Amino acid sequence: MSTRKTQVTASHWGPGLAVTEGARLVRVDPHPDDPAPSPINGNIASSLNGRARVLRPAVRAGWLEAVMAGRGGDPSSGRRGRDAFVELAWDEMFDLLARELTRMRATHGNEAIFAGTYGWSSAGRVHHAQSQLKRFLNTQGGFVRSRGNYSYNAALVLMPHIVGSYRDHVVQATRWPVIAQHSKLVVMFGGMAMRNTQVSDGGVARHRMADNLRACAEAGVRFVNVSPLRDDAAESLGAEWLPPKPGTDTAVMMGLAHTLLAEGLHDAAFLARYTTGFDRVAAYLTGRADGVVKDADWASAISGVPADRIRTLAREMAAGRTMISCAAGLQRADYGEQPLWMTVTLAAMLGQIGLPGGGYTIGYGVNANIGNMGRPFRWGALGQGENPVDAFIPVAMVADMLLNPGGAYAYDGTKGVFPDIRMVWWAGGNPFHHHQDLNRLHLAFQRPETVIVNEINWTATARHADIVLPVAAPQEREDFAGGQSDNALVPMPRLAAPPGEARVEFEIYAELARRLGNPEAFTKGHDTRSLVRQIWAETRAAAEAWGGSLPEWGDFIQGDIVELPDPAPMQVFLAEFRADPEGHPLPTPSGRIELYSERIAGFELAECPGHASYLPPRDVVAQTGPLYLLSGQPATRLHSQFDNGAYSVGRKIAGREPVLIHPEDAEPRGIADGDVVELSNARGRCLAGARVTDTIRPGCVFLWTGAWYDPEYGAPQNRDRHGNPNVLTHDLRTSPLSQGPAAHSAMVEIARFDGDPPPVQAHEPPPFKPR
Ligand SMILES: Nc1nc2c(c(=O)[nH]1)N[C@H]1C(S)=C(S)[C@@H](COP(=O)(O)OP(=O)(O)OC[C@H]3O[C@@H](n4cnc5c(=O)[nH]c(N)nc54)[C@H](O)[C@@H]3O)O[C@H]1N2
Ligand SMILES: Nc1nc2c(c(=O)[nH]1)N[C@H]1C(S)=C(S)[C@@H](COP(=O)(O)OP(=O)(O)OC[C@H]3O[C@@H](n4cnc5c(=O)[nH]c(N)nc54)[C@H](O)[C@@H]3O)O[C@H]1N2
Ligand SMILES: [Mo]
Repeated sequence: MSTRKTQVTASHWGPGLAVTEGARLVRVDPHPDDPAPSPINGNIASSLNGRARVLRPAVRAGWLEAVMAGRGGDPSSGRRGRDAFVELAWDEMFDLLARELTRMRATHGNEAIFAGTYGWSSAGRVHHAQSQLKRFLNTQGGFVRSRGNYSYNAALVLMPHIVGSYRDHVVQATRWPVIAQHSKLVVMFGGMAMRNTQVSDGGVARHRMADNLRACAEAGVRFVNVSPLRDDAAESLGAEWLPPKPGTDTAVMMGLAHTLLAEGLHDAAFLARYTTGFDRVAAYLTGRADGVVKDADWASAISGVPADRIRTLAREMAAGRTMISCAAGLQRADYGEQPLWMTVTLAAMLGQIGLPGGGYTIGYGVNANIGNMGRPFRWGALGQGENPVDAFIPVAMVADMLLNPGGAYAYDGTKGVFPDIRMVWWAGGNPFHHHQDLNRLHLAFQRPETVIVNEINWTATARHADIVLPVAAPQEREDFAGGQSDNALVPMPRLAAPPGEARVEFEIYAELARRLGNPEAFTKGHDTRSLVRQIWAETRAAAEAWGGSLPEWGDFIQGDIVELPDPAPMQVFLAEFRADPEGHPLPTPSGRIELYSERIAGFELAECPGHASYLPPRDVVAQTGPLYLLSGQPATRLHSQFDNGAYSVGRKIAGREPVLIHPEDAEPRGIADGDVVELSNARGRCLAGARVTDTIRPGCVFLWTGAWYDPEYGAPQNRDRHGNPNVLTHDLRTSPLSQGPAAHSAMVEIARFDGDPPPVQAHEPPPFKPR
């Protein structure tokens, strides 16, 4: 009889108590110290024990044929994504991998290897999939990398020009207890979706957001939710709901700004002392610059928010301490730099930046910790070494890169040229989840000679690979979690044995490095066991340097969460700059907040002029469909991870991802709650399950991201059967300034799907062939 055991474990969505029986994970229960545990834990055991696990090393049949026939991989394949796989023994796989990597380097050089490998991987300081792959490739001559992220790319590039690094914005965000104490009003553009606060990069020991928001409401702070989704504000806030048309927040903020200016409610002294370029903004708002007055009526016509309410709200914002919050998601849209710049501009006009409870934040609600907690010191992490290759691409240009080798592009005032990529290696990310316009990405993925993917499950990305390496999941290896913005370290003991032939990635690279002749460069003499202890020892040393202490590894890994003090519980963003702008200048060219940026104006980009500007979304201009498609983060999982887990599957409709639609849009289309529907536009189409609800603005539909892409090849536009919004989104970027993804700017049509809907196959393994 196997023994039942309970141990602490961790993921990006928080800690849990794992129940195991022998070498098998049974379930993950809530951790008793977590005030708001995430139900996403309910996906782990069912997915890890599910049918979609990658069990053995596998190669794509068409690629194997090409290689056996002596061709260099399988460029211009056409079969990637729909081919059968042949399973191999590890020994043969290592030989094949070593040969292929050696061939690639000899024929095309390391600049032909793309290991941008964007993605969230899993929590755990040691076995972070991207870091492992990069550490390995850095010992093999390097690779082309990617820069930025899908989360807040426009902010990463824009903010340093106008205020300072975006990462500092996040780390130094004003804390919620300060808001409870000082703010009268919080205006939330894009809301503050509680579902998103389940997650924090690297982990979160306690989910504090709900309690902190409740304290604000109890203290009498008023909240306004400017978002197409009513549920983007926690119920406890009793928030007023002002739903705008998507992509029009910049206009709403301009209507507010114009009202402040017209009524003399702006803080001229603040603008003069702390900012540059307000005269240019004023000329734009009043219409002196371009003949268009950006008043509340103008903003109302564009956004659908009543003009009177824009005027009265501006007055309320000026009358007391007001926090302006801009959700990160607003920048994941056409010209996504603009709502960010206009947030800063509006806050500067109110003159409360740097005061407790005033000013602005970009990213409240983007994760569990922003505004709630900070990290006292840097945790130990796996070293990646140095990359001998300099070349990079902006992260969301992956399809462009594969389709246009040698093509030129603009990025942050510079010009780049796409490398000629022959090998793609992905570990810890799912581009067939995260990238836009998946039909185009499918074509782009046919181009390389060889695609390698390390995966836990048979995701669409694994199916698009030539070589698939089965890897151990975080619950199947020893590690520890420490969130990027958390105050706690959480043990991650090995809970279960990896199924089939799945292996810990460090051991895969170590063996491959051995066959390539230089194992020491990668392992530095470590095996997995000693590596984990080494990185824990580095974390302990960092704790001592900071003035604290941590337990020995043996005690820690068998024990519970270790919590450390919050480094800045009453922090106020930009307080030092406000107190002493000369002594603490901002890292911008002027040292001040740049409401007009000479530098950005000098880039001469129509899509991102020298000050915040309203530009209508491209799909709206092109009228590609009657309904706005929003595609935010799912409540029931982290992106696409463990989508075949019980909690995620249990909330699908007829096996498909739910799409929210307002009764006014559903009724004329004959759509009832629970129906299978088809969403479509010129780029693609997918099936989904209708959820008819008045919590969404009429004219908008909302389809969660993360349903595993399930194309039916041969159906119209290779229709996705499961409900992945990225078959509908375009992969044009925000602007040539930041080249960020712009997923939220898509228009679609929706119809009831009559007849027998094709069964969803995404959670099944691909077809296999004997050798
Ligand atoms: N339409 C639309 N698209 C979006 C967004 C949107 O709002 N709308 N949001 C974007 C955003 S903000 C983001 S951050 C991205 C997220 O995109 P991703 O980060 O790519 O999504 P994940 O599903 O987290 O992918 C992680 C993958 O790594 C695998 N994995 C986990 N642990 C390990 C490991 O230890 N080793 C290996 N080899 N693999 C592992 C998981 O199985 C999973 O397939 O999506 C973006 N895409
Ligand atoms: N449960 C869960 N939590 C997560 C994640 C997850 O996958 N699952 N992913 C994490 C990651 S990587 C990230 S980056 C963050 C993302 O966090 P955010 O970027 O804040 O999240 P989104 O869901 O993309 O967008 C937030 C809301 O913005 C609204 N919105 C969209 N377009 C517009 C618009 O034009 N105007 C206005 N006013 N509102 C608009 C939508 O209604 C949406 O609900 O979430 C993190 N948290
Ligand atoms: Mo993200």
